[in-house]
Amino acid sequence: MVFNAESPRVGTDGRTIRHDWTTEEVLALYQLPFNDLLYRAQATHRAHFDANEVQISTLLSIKTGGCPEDCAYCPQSAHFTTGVKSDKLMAKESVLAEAARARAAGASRFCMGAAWRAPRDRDVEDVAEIIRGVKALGLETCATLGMLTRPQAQRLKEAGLDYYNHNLDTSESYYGRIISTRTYQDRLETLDHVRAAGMRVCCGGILGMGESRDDRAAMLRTLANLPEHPESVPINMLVRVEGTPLADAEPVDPLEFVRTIAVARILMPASVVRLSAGREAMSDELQALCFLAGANSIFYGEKLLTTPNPAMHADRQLFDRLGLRPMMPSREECHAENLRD
Ligand code: SAM
Ligand code: DTB
Ligand code: SF4
Repeated sequence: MVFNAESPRVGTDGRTIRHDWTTEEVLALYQLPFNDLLYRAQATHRAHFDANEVQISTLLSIKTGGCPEDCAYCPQSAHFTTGVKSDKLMAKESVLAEAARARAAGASRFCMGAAWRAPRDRDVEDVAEIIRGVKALGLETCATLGMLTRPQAQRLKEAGLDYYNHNLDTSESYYGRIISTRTYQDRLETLDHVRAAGMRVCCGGILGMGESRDDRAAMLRTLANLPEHPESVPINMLVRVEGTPLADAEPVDPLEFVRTIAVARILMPASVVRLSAGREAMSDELQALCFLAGANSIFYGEKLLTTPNPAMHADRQLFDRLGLRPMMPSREECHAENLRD
């Protein structure tokens, strides 16, 4: 199908939530003149969000390194020598101290990452205890722990976990080039369990792993055609880490990155799109373009999981320069409800 801005299937009001995007439609969006694409993304954004509000999350690696998976981008895989040292799960008190710091710095959500392929049931119990503590601090909670069974997802939900992050990372056809220790289907199954347990889904991907535009479009199409759109869609720019197979990957064209944000915004109009890893290597101007394209969330704090993120004062300055304000959790709640229309 040739994309036509008048096509009723496309929903020019920017409000329609669709789950039947075709590959041709997604690619046609990518191929729009840049100004037309950004105009459309911004109009869609404004139909669902306050365009000057950005959701703020802070990340903490609660269990670092030594992961049995071979994700070619990841400094925490035990298959590569990256200098990341392997640690066991952090003590609850230490995690709560970090969560309190994040809250004091202005984060509304605390995201805990663990370098597991799949947690054991007793790991889930330990994390559940931590989640109860973080919730009690008044923060929204997010965790990313690898593959889950359905009962494990239910246990986390009962403990008060609001979001589960589990990225598809790239297209199904490119996945095998990046990871050999699990399948795309494994990923989709965990997402299914998370949904069935009633948690919100945070799911996105990485650009700059040598994938083609077709792969980027296919990944976004898969996300947008899930039975429910992920409430949160992180778009990461690969952080190239020495020792990983992707350490020398060709950087992606920054304008292609902005296009990807814009297409994500148009396909998933009511989802929060996160400008995730990779901001450390981006200019303020590039980040501003990402916000214009519809990104409305960032990770805030000096560290992602194991790699650096911009200094907090630099982000505060950027927000001031752009007139951006932190999004209140109550407003996210309302957007998440819109997704169920
Ligand atoms: N082990 C769990 C998993 O794989 O789902 C959770 C932690 S894992 C580090 C979470 C996500 O971080 C990955 O899915 C990937 O999207 C992102 N990530 C990891 N290394 C990255 C890198 N070097 N650059 C950008 N994103 C990265
Ligand atoms: C996501 O999409 N990106 C975050 C979070 N979800 C867990 C992780 C980025 C990790 C970047 C590499 C590192 O710091 O280890
Ligand atoms: Fe392990 Fe997650 Fe890193 Fe893959 S991305 S190696 S599963 S920590």
